[in-house]
Amino acid sequence: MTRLAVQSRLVPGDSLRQKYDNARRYGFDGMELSGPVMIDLAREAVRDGVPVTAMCSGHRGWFIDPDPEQVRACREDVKVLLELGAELGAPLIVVPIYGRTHNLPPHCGTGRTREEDRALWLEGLREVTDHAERVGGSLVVEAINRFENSISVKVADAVGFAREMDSTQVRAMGDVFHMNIEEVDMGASLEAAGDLLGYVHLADSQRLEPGMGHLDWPNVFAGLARMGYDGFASMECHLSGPGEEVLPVAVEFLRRGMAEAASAAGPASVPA
Ligand code: LER
Ligand code: MN
Repeated sequence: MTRLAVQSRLVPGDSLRQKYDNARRYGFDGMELSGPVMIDLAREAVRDGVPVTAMCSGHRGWFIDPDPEQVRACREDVKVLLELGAELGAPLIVVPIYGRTHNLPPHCGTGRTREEDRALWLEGLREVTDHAERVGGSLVVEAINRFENSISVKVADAVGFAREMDSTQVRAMGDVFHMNIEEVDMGASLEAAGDLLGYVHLADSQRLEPGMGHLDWPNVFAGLARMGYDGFASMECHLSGPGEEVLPVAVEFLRRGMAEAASAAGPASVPA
């Protein structure tokens, strides 16, 4: 059965330890680190022994940043995060860039062509994959919608990049907020990723917490149930109210939907 997590920035608490304890009390199985500066958050988690499901970007720069200096800073930080991730047993979520795309007017791009961006992304991904293999860290490549980047857009793109790295340390992930924009059938896209699906992000259609919009949740849950996905799916969203009130409701909504999908998918998917 899919395990549920929530991003740390959404959970009340003065420290990661307090946030983790609250997340568990609300009904989550785990907590993902989110927010800058990720290196500081990951060091705190290592120091305090806080279990972590993944680290969501939070490094300097981007793999295809318009500024070459920031590309260098990105690769440097990602390598440090892979080392910390090896200690935490948690993958680092990566995207080529956030907030720059060829699908909007030219000033919204990176200053390079799509082909140049793709080549730079693959060069960086190869460099950090080699580092992940050396230090025992791992990466998940995320697909984010066409208005946020134009390289890793559909889950199949992310799966293709993971496949190209040909490494046990690299997998792909889907974020249902982005998938709701880009995929024909969200459940089928997740299922098609097969063993390379390493993580999932959850939010409703307008990016509030699950249960607050019109996303086709039965379709998502059915895809995860059909493939017997037992990794983490983590809430990355905005909240409609105080965390201590809305997070327990959202996790209950997700568990109910997943249980219904599991019984509809047949005995193999129903937990013992
Ligand atoms: C950004 O929209 C997003 O979904 C993040 O997970 C990217 O790291
Ligand atoms: Mn995401």
